[in-house]
Amino acid sequence: MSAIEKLQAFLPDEHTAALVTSEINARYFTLFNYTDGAVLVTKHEAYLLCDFRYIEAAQKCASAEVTVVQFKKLYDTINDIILEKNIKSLMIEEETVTVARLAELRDCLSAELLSDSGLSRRIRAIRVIKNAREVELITKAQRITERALTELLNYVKPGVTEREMSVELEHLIHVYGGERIAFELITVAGANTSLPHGVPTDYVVRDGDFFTFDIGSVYEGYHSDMTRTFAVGHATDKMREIYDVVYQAHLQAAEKIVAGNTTADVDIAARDYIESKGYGAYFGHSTGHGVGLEIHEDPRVYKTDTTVLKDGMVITDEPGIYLPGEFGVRIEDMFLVQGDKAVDLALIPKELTII
Ligand SMILES: [Mn+2]
Repeated sequence: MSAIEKLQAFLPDEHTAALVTSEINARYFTLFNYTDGAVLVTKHEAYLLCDFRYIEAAQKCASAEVTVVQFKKLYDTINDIILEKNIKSLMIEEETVTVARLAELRDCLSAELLSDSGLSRRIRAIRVIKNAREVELITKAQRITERALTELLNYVKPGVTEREMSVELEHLIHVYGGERIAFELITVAGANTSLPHGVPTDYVVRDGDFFTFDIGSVYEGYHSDMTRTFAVGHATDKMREIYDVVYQAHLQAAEKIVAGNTTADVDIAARDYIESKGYGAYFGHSTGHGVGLEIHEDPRVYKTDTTVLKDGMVITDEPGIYLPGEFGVRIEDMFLVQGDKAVDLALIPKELTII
């Protein structure tokens, strides 16, 4: 079933339609990236509504499943379809339609608005399972990041700054075909590695530092996410010990990425291992998250989350240990759920590497 067919299956009858106005969801269903329009999905049809600026590109690029309709006034065009198709009720996205937009929709549309239909939630649940094309795009984004990082590592040495490495990496991601960076790149070294979401500074890298890269690219709208922690010049015994605990936790969690397990099983595997080594207090975030058209999307990978893993989900596995004022280590890969052996979407080795 296509994504649109899954959404159509959610519609209770032929008199109810779904109005998708968030840009990301509109792109998801139409495969077309545009703004200021909407997607209207009825039980048997789907319409991509866009204005003059997008019409040519939409007709060329949008999914063959959608009928492209140009509007002068969006709400007039929606009303025309509502009337023609005898639509009585309209589901709207409860998580993204603002209060102001809701008032506007109420004023302008001639169907009853269903503001608590669970449409946003249902779309999140549909998006959580990636098809082959989506997996390919996520993987492509990952390869771009890997190529950029591999080249960057030639330049990482004592004397460079965190910020220089961030700027250079962003440049390389563009050079290798990324449309943009997936989030503000985290390139932190030395004591700054204890900040899970540290911002690159002018700190000058020294021999014996850890250098953490939490990085990702976007390719055709799809994100990638990876973290590697390298040692610059050499690593102390304590650095090696902490690295190994995180590495083993990452591997233990990866073993639990099996269809039928819950995301809690994955988180608990990493968390229990880190706790058993006495560092539980220094692992304060969840083990992972879904990745797709957004860098953080469903499911959450945390001990209280009961999502059952299914084939086609893409989640990260990213435990870490952060010792304030000293250093931190995080190792992260994206995994595709596939039966009882998840596919690691990253190719860059995870063993401790001295650069
Ligand atoms: Mn992540």
